[in-house]
Amino acid sequence: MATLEALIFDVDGTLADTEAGHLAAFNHAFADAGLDWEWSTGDYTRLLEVTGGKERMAHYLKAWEPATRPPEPVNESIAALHAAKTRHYVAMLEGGAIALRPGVERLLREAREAGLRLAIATTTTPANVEALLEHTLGPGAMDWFEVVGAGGVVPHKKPAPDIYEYVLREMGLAPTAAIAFEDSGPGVRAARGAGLPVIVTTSTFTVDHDFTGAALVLDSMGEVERPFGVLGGDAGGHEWLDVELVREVHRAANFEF
Ligand code: XBP
Ligand code: MG
Repeated sequence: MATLEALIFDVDGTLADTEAGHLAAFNHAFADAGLDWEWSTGDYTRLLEVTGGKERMAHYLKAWEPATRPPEPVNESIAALHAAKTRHYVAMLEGGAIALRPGVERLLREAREAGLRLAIATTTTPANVEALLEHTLGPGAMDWFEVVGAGGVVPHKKPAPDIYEYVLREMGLAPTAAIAFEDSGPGVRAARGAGLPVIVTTSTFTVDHDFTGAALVLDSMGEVERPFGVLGGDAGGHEWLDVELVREVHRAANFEF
């Protein structure tokens, strides 16, 4: 029977409900550049089917705004737009605009006390991860995570399994020794593609995604005073996600393998 050694967390939508912040940052960058692009919440919900901010803008240009051509070569202008968007987003995080979701800090602290190893596997830009963790968990919070797999460190972003495979490789772990925490369909597919069991906590923009393959689907990690809602799978009578429930899900998932 495989022993659980590591918890691997997605960032956007899982650690914090960040996508409304990303959306505002994209629209700020478009306005700064004098572009008349304004993504609505509905637009962004559809555009989130493409992971990665640069890839999302390239898709938008090609599929939604084929008539618009930024002045310089497309890739340079997308890179410049994305750098501006990241500046806006990081400034939001530094201003404390985005908090961790319910139960996240509690589970992270419990896992550390239980001697479990922590890692991150995200599509977002590394600077965004550091700003979120340092301004929610405090200075040095990046050190809680043995590996931070983020953004372009791998050639293919989620739903490709690359980022989870990278994190497992860097940690020297087999997929049976870890479990992933995600909020989106592409994220579940990426983790399952790497052979990891997945616990989903749905978030604002992904609640209608297809979570096929997830071991457990919750509406949040829950807190003692704020029990989670179970949307799929068996939470074994638990009312919040703690290390004991994570171990139970990991055991059940490995038993099926
Ligand atoms: C979600 C994403 C990211 C963010 C925007 O990442 O797909 O692209 O939407 O961040 P996660 P960038 O894997 O954490 O859910 O603009 O930096 O890509
Ligand atoms: Mg996510």
